[in-house]
Amino acid sequence: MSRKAKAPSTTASEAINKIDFKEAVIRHLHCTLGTDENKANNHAWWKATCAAIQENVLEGLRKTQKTHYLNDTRAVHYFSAEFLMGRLLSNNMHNLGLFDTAQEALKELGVELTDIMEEEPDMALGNGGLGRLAACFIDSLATMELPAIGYGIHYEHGLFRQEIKSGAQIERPDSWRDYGNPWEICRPESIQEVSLYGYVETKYGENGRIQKEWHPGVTVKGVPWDIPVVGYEGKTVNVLRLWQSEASDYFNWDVFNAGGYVDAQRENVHAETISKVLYPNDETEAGKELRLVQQYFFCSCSLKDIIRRYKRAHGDDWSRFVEQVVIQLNDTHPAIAIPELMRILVDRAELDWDKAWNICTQVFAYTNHTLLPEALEKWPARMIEKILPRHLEIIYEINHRFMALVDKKWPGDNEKKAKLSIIEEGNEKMVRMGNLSVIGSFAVNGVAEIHSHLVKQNLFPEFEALWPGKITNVTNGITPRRWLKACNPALSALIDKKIGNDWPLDLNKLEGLSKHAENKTFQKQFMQVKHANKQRLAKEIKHSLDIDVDVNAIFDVQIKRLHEYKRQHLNLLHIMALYRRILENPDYDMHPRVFIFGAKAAPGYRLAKDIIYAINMVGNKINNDPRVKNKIKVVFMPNYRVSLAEKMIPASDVSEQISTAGKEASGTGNMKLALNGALTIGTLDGANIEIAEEVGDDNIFIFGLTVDEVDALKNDGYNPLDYYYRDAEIKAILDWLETDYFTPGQPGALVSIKQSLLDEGDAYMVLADFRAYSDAQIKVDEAYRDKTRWAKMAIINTAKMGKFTSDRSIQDYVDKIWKLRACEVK
Ligand code: 9GP
Repeated sequence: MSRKAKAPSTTASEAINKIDFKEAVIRHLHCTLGTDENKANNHAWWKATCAAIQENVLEGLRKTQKTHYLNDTRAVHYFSAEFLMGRLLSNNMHNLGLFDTAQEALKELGVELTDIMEEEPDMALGNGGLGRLAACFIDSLATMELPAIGYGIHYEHGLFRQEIKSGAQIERPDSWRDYGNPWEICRPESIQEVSLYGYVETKYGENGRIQKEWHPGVTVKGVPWDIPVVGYEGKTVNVLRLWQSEASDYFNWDVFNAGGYVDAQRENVHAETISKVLYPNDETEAGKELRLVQQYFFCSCSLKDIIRRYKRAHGDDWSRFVEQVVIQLNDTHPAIAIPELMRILVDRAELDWDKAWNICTQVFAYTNHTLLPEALEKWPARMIEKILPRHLEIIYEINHRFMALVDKKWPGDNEKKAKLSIIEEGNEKMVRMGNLSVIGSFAVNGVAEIHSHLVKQNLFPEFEALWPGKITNVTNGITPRRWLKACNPALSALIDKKIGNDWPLDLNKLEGLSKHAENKTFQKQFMQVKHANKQRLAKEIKHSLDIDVDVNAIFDVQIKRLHEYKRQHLNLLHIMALYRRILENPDYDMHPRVFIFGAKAAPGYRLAKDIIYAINMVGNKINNDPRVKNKIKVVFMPNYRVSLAEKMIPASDVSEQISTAGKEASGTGNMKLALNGALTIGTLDGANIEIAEEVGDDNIFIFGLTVDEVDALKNDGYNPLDYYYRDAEIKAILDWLETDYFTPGQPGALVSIKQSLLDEGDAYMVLADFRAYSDAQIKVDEAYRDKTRWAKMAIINTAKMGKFTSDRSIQDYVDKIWKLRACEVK
């Protein structure tokens, strides 16, 4: 599975020593930035350091590209609308084995590396788990020396920056490249043209063959920006290629000269809007249309780029295309690539339909990341017709032929046809991108065992019956290079000392820690590292929120997007219950706890924003109530993002993974936290189930309804009022939300949460799970008071995370789906 290797310090760092590095940084200060050591501020030092590192990165990139070209390698092309890369300096230095060299060199120049690292804006080109997974995967692909390219969108603005004003979320634009991004390289030589709108003309060729010609209404340019992706040890450097939209003719001089100053700019503005923002609000028609245009834009550019590269080696001979190219569709966002490839093959390359379809269905594979109906994309057929008229024709043709196949299997079964069809009939004809993805791919996978099972059983049962074996599972993973080695240097150093330093490439090696789990000295060292990390986070909390937290308290962390199914409000209700218990009994016995949240809510998701507001208002009341005697603190860290996660995860004691069973496809934060020695309190959902299998029931706090129990309760007619009237504590807490106790002068400001749970039916069964959750929290409290027991459990969690390296996920993709071979770069 994982490649065995030496410590990275023997690779790139051999070639570059401290003196070289200092010289390179100074050279970049002078020659790249036009400043000098005396004038340079932290930002300039950061840029010069990046430039010095980038020299090594580009050397690796050049060698990798040459090697792949000479070996004519098969490659995976990872199509994803999101890549949540975070910061790159620390990661690249670690992967090149240059971290220590750089740190010492900069120290000698009077510069603190950790300070200048703070200058780097996060590349937040994603919303959450799906985008971060893509980033972990491309790290693993490079590390495992697999030929791969990530393809996505070069958004000008990534995910919004979250500010909290008087307790409420305010969205501000994110400008990750305002002052230039030192890692990216523009490649104007590989610009692609993308067509949109217009109409289709039907023609008859000489041999009577019908030909379709699309006369587009608009053409825009796709400009590629390459971000090098450095594998651990720095041998293979792959590329993440992100497309930026520009107007085809940069400026219409004729119009301008004729006095139409504004008109001359209009086309530019329209074209540039395509890559302006990550997932614009899709509640309006224009927003939806823009999102579809974005998806098509990056898929079309990427396919043309792949074909250009293929033709360089194979000319017009398409027979080897499927040997060379595999495309992974990260969710349905890139599904429009399927009809686009068909269009290119049938209309442009003039292949006959069957041949083209044969190619298509050997090239694409699709990953499903959610069962939530609202996240399963459907586009109105008339919208596709307007933007991509030829593609709609192709989709109809794919569907027509597929329906014939369904009819063969289940003659006359119209119900089956209705379920399997790409087209959903109704008031408005819709195109189901999920069905299109399954039909156009040779493999489909879910992202955790339970999720893949539910994909087969509930989401696509008819496809499972039609093509048994096509739907498979690849459990998600995380890169241990970023999520342990780089973000938790003290724990990494301790692990290195105990079991050697090859675990970043072979995470199963962590198993070696198990035998030390009961060793008192090791327990002490392990918990000392945790303590120091908690001190660092406490400082950060003080700095950003002016809240004092006790580092001896339990740091209980819930970090993820805000969504009802993730149930941050279950956590909040429990906090309120604890508060109430303390008010009723000042001697209420509990170990002090700091509840720490990090979460962004979608701008248009009202209840999610109300939950953020409630956490802040309840927190504010509790934090300032002397009767609590600091037994509880509530901290909402604003602007949760990758770089903040890197600080919070190493400092966590408890990991909250409390989604309604069956709703969280996998989760990956659960893996990161457990890897860093946090204990999970969680439901049997997503990858929690596999984490529990690995760490054992004694080392995790599982509670709540299972998937089957959730279904059964729903079928029996779940009534949240039963819980409200039967459980006095639940009733008291919910009624509390209606008063102005937490929102002085604003009674009812928090009532929407109560309404969602009582009047609107509690879709995510918060009340049904409340008591079990509260009981599990009592067990957490007891366990933490036993220092030895807790330390042992924490060590075992770290030790048992081998399965969750993204290298294992990638190896599963390689074996089950991609059939790729590593290509060593010398
Ligand atoms: O919600 C899932 C999350 O559970 C999973 O870990 C992640 C990566 O597979 O994908 C998320 N899904 C989405 O973001 C949207 O489908």
